[in-house]
Amino acid sequence: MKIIFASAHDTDSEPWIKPLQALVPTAEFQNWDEHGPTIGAQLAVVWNPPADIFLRESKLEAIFNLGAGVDALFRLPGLKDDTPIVRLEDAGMAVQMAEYAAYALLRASRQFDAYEALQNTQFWTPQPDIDRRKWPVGVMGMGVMGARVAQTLASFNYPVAGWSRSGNDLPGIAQFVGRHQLSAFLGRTRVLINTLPLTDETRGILSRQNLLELQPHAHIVNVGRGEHLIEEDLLALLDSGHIQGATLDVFRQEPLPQDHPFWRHPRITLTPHVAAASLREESIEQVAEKINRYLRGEPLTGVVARSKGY
Ligand code: NDP
Ligand code: OXD
Repeated sequence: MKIIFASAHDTDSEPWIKPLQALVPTAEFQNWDEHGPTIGAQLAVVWNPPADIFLRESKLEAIFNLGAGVDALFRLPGLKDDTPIVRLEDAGMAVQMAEYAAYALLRASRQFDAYEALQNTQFWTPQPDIDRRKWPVGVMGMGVMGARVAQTLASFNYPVAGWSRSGNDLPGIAQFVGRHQLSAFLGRTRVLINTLPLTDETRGILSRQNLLELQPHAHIVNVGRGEHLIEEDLLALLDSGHIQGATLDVFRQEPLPQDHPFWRHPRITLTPHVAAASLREESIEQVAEKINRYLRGEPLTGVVARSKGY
């Protein structure tokens, strides 16, 4: 059993392949070599792999993705409709996502941004006390990431709602389901946190039309994918004041181009796609476990539903 490894996580593949090889001794891992021959791999372990991987390694029986989002794989030529794709589930990412969302929410609602500015002017100026009812949080996507985010923020006593395709019954989190409840969800939300996967249905969902439905002085946190957000719409709504601020981790083009207006916008805080990193040890452990189960013919979790795209 040959396994091709092609990951953009690190320039050095050794710290990934060595432990994977030790945990899956019955297979032979080989690092992707853009100049090398096709190895006839049966399995692939990938993260943002080279564009020609599925054309060159055309005998793949299954693909193991070293991340939660699989949207990048669907853009690559040669990906067969019936090749199972298995993604990471949590693997240490959900807690990071919750930290990130908590930071963004608290910075806005506890006015830490205002205090940063005040410190620069050496003014001792307490801001009005927090009223959590004025900061209703809405989490788009209630999967592995969204559920952890929602539960964490609810534990700080913010009113939290979740929006998803099929809903779930997390205690203390108001549930909104499907397109027909999107408007009601947005209308009760001031801090919108997007943890959706990128699919044909969710691309562009953070549009002017939808963002206008949010409560005034809204704050947007985008940790899903850059293509969820219509960037020009966000800029216009920041200018109009309907949106008070945005915390963005993902962008249409990554790295964000030097001349992009987001870099210098006073009400945008941005980070370079680090909201929830794939931690090496956790990722290796989970992927090795999934491969071993696959090799033993046991059922797997985290298999992408190709009809839904996530
Ligand atoms: P999951 O598959 O566990 O959860 C996806 C959630 O989105 C589910 O609740 C699903 O609904 C919901 N959803 C999907 N499509 C729709 C739709 N059309 N309408 C309403 N709800 C929808 O994924 P994860 O939580 O593990 O990851 C989510 C995304 O987070 C990833 O795809 C990736 O893009 C992003 N991510 C970003 C990272 C970063 O560092 N910035 C790190 C990790 C992930 P249902 O429950 O009904 O299926
Ligand atoms: C992921 C990511 O999807 O890091 O795992 O964005």
